[in-house]
Amino acid sequence: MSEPRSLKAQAAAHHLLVGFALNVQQLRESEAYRRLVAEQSSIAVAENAMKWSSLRPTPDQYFFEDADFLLQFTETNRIKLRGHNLCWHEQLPKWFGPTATAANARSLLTEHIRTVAGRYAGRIHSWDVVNEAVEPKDGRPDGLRDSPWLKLIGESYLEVAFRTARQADPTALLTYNDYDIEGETEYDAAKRSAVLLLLRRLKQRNVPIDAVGIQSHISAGGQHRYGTSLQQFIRSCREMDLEVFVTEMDVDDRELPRDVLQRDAGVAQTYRSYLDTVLREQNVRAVLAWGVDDAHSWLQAKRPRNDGAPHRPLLFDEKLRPKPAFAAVIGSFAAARPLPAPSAGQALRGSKR
Ligand code: 9MR
Repeated sequence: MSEPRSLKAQAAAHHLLVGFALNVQQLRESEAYRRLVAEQSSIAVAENAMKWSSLRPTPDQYFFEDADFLLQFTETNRIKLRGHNLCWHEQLPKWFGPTATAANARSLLTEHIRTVAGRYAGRIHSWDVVNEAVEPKDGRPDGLRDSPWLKLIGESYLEVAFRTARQADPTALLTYNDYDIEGETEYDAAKRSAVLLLLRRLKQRNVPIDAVGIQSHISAGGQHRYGTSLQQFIRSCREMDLEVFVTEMDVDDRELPRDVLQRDAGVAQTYRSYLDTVLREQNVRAVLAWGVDDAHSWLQAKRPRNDGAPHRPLLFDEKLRPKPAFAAVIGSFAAARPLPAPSAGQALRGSKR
């Protein structure tokens, strides 16, 4: 067996893009982090730097320094950049609640999208235009989340966001991004149906949408299963002519034993079997992990393990050393059926960048 190559080299052989959500502070401060990201990735996304709360300190001021720094880094290293995100119910700035009204919400949204997507037009591979707009638990017949945007603008906010994004950046692939659409549970099934309903409605109205982001915050051990339903969902996307990106992959290890060797093996095996399933589908074009190293994963603070041990959900450990999950992802890419090269249309949009 030859030595495993880089993620990006192994992915490129299958016309796939691979990379990570990047933390701008680490990118600024750590040479080792920059070197690793440059060596391994062909695509990246800002973990937080392009969200409303990061970009909008006040209603009429924008803060672009971190996002600009990131884009400069990715362009220098020939890494495509995803934009995350233009419209979400979370991480809205503190001023949003007291400021946004039914009368001004639509212009707040369109102005934000024009300014942000317009600033980076032609340089972004794909935008998460709308993030996490579906929540069956909110009890609406259309499955939409009862988000501030829905309350203030109504259901048309999704359409408005996508149309404005297309105008602002005609070359970025416009993406709908969501979670809990991966598993075999009843809840995930309900969520998948509601997402497909939404995508069909958008397509019927000729709303410009090119891709679906399957976040892929998955879990190892326990009752967690990923398989046929996920594949069926990806095929349904393909029937609507939608590409699919795995946008935020990590493996929650709370249900695995504390022992590091066993845990790393369980996490690696989950990456392998999940990606083997997903990569069987030809419209899957990119795989991004939600972070580079375990120490900086969002799971540490937001989903602590019962035994207090740090999570090990990513491909590199706290010292940026590759873990078994790294080899598992390379193995899955190597085993994947080669995908056809992107079509001319696909090559035009998202070719950049
Ligand atoms: O990883 C992100 C974390 O640093 C932020 O505090 C959090 C704020 O809500 O968002 C995390 O990223 C989320 C992403 O933007 C959307 N999908 C779920 C991710 C994990 O919560």
